[in-house]
Amino acid sequence: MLAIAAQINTSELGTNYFQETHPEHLFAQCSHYCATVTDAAQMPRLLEVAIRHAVSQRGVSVLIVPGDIALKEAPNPKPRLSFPEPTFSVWPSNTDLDRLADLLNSSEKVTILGGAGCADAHAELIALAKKLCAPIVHALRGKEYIEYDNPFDVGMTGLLGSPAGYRAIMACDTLLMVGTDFPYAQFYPEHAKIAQIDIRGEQIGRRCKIDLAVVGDAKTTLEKLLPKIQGGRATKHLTSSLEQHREDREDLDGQAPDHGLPGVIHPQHLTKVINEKASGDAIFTCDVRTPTVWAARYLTMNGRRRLVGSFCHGSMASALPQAIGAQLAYPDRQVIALCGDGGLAMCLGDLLSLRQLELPVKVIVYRNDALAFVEMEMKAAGILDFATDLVNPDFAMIGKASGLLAIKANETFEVEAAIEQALAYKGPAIVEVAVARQELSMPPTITFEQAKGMGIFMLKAVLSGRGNEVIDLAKTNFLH
Ligand SMILES: Cc1cc2nc3c(=O)[nH]c(=O)nc-3n(C[C@H](O)[C@H](O)[C@H](O)COP(=O)(O)OP(=O)(O)OC[C@H]3O[C@@H](n4cnc5c(N)ncnc54)[C@H](O)[C@@H]3O)c2cc1C
Ligand SMILES: Cc1ncc(C[n+]2csc(CCOP(=O)(O)OP(=O)(O)O)c2C)c(N)n1
Repeated sequence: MLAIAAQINTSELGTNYFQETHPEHLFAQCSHYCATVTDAAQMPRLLEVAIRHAVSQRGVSVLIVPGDIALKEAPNPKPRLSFPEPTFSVWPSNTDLDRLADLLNSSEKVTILGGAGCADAHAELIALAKKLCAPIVHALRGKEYIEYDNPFDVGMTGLLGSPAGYRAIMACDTLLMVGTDFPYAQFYPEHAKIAQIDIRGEQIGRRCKIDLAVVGDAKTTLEKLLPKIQGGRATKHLTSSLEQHREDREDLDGQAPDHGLPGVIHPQHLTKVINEKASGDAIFTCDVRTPTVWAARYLTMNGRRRLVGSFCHGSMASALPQAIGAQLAYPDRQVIALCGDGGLAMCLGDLLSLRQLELPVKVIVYRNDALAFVEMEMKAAGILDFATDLVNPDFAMIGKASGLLAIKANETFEVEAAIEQALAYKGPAIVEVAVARQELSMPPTITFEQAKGMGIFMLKAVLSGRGNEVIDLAKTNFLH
């Protein structure tokens, strides 16, 4: 992305003039390159430097242009460079490849943890897993590239993960990380050997102790590694992980019933329906928090679908702006934004942009009338939840007034038709779904502290006259 930011005229800079800001400071932390054009003679060179940064680092460049400079003629307006997508291969030395092969060949139980860096290495990853009889766990940003057509897939680890992904990593004797920066230290094994392949050396060892660092791109490195790997090892580690994964999937599907108590729509069911009805090349965006949980667990990727969210930073309210960007970039694809009610409330004005720009984005609002995940975290910590209630507007009415097709679903049986109608509609649409507030999203393992915290919350709730919340919690999670 290239962003061009305006600046006041150079003659006024530094005087605290009307509308003076310091864009270099504002954008420094959220861009890969940020520079001010201070002389027309810098153009188009500076523009090209900015574009080169954005293309090479697949990130954001910001060029700041003061008004008076913007109005000047560039002495040499002709472009000097072209910007084809760079193609390159980075592979490790033979010594590092041999070390990695030795480590893997001497291990009985290998697990692979792959991430977004495996985007173009799907075939190589699977070929390696086959030779190693290794389960493949993926980090969330790798979901769209790794999960599909993958007989070795055992899901994710982390709080959003499942027992299979968690255990495959904890039980292995060697963990091979490929193109991932999975951040949560407590989900790495303590005693296994860990090797990490990453195209950027500085990424290696940021999250856990690494026994072998290998710098290279995933595709080329795995291609060169494969002939060095011996096959024929025991399959038990793989088969038990796959079996657990099958059970996990059954459990998750059981938590998404298509029937339910009156007024309790399970967000899992909603997401499952979206998954079934969405097109084969849909682009999904999801808000932090619970929409991210349900997207990770109930959306199926197929190599063509995309899943985008604020996964690295975890900022609320990204789904709608990201959907707008995605729809502008891919006008012919279906774009579906899974929004939290707290998240959507933060960017309601963007609903107007959908009509203004004629973007047929489908906005699904998970209306649980709460900052629900934060509320759940409070409960797990034994805190009586506080200040997490949301007094929501009628999102569908706001959507309607903004020129969107607006639909509401308040009961489970209404969900399917609502999603079908929205997806079939040619223009922008909003579907407001009243989902269960007290839905627990269970992590793959529950610590003693979390269980104790939940117990303390329940006790505090009953003692302070909020016992009905405990009953709601039980009804939502255990009685379906
Ligand atoms: C509410 C919330 C909860 C979350 N919970 C979880 C969770 O439970 N589990 C989970 O997994 N995630 C979770 N996440 C996401 C998490 O924060 C990380 O963003 C995610 O795990 C990182 O995924 P990644 O390693 O695939 O991608 P990145 O962090 O982008 O790492 C990719 C790595 O690949 C490298 N790379 C790039 N190209 C190549 C190449 N060609 N070859 C080799 N290397 C390459 C990069 O240098 C980088 O180090 C959560 C996020 C949110 C918002
Ligand atoms: C900009 C920003 N502010 C605050 C937070 C902390 N935070 C994370 S999730 C969350 C609540 C999200 O509420 P909502 O969008 O309704 O989703 P829900 O958890 O209810 O599904 C908050 C306050 C954040 N991540 N980003």
